Amino acid sequence: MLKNFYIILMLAILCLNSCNTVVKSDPIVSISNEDPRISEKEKYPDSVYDFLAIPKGGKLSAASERALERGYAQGPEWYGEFKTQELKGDFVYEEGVTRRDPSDIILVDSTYYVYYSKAIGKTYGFGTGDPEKKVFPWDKTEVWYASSGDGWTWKEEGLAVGRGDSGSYDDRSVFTPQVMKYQEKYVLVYQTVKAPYNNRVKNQVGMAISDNPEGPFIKLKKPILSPADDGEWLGDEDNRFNVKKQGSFDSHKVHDPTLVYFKDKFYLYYKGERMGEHKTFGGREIKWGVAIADQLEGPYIKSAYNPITNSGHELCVWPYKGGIGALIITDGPERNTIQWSPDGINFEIKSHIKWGPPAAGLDQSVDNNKNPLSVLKWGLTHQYKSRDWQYIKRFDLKHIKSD
Ligand code: AAL
Repeated sequence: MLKNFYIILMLAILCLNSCNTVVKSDPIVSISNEDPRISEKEKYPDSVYDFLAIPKGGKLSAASERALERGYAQGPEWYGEFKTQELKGDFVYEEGVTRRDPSDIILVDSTYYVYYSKAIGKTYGFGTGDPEKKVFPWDKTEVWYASSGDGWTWKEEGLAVGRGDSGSYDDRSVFTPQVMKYQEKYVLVYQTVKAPYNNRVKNQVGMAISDNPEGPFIKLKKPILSPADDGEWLGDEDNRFNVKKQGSFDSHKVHDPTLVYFKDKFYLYYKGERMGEHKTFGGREIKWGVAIADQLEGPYIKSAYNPITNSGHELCVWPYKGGIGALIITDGPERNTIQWSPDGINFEIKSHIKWGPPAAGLDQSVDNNKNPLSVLKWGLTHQYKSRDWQYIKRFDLKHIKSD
């Protein structure tokens, strides 16, 4: 008797389970024959469908659905195409010398100034057995500066920030500067590396301040930014991909520091590199962060919202209409886009461009609130002649206006 009861109970449970399975796994059949994507048509105004040439009331392909959802119904106000050109004077290509990573350009009494990384000598890479040999083109660099009256012919003026004494945090390389004029001060922020320069070395960010664009620049005693300390290397081999734990997006390197005075605070934007970096469907795993300070000299506190981009390479940001514009190039799924954020943190894509100049330095004297791209009209970039030698070129932007 009891046995029969159990058999009936088991059959009832099985039946209930299978009935549930049918309902769960086949919802479309049980609702209607219509493609559920058609319901998207009610969500947007007619003008959006017209702009995107998507017939209203028709079926939506996945691509059309994305165009609607992601707001592709936008004009070309943020779209432009870049070209690069050779410069004159001391920025003509010179074999044996690397000049790269130009800062923004500042205009002081009708003279333009730019700061950049400069190094002499070939790059040998890692593993030569000689710790004195240059491992990267930006190894053993210092920050130099040049001036120009017209933005085309440049005169190299000399050293702005040199390497520190042996044993200091910046004794190996001082590079990739950015400049900000704040009140009557000229502020440089830049990357620093302490010797020995190996694959696992963690760089930092330094700051130096002057009353004059030509210096002397006085360094702060301590770096203002360091990588996150939450990853863990695996083993002792000098290999940056071997990790027990990856850590934060900036657990290995903090690069390309760029300082912007924004909403009464100092926003220090930077590019992060991660310990044990992976390749993703967008290429290299590179993202930007921001650290914010109340005082120029810090402390700079990393935003809780970091990382604030999911793509990009060298920093390129500018104030625009009460927010911050950004040129995102080279790495990640959103590379080759121009983005804008109302609060300096939450960026949205404003345009997809064909290509953007690497390490772009912008003319800070341009009235950048005229139109979204006025500040990108011209600037400086760098070009690889070879792995050993890079030099500084000019870029210009052709703004493609709507008819
Ligand atoms: C650049 C920048 C940083 C890196 C190196 C020099 O493109 O991202 O500056 O350290 O390459």
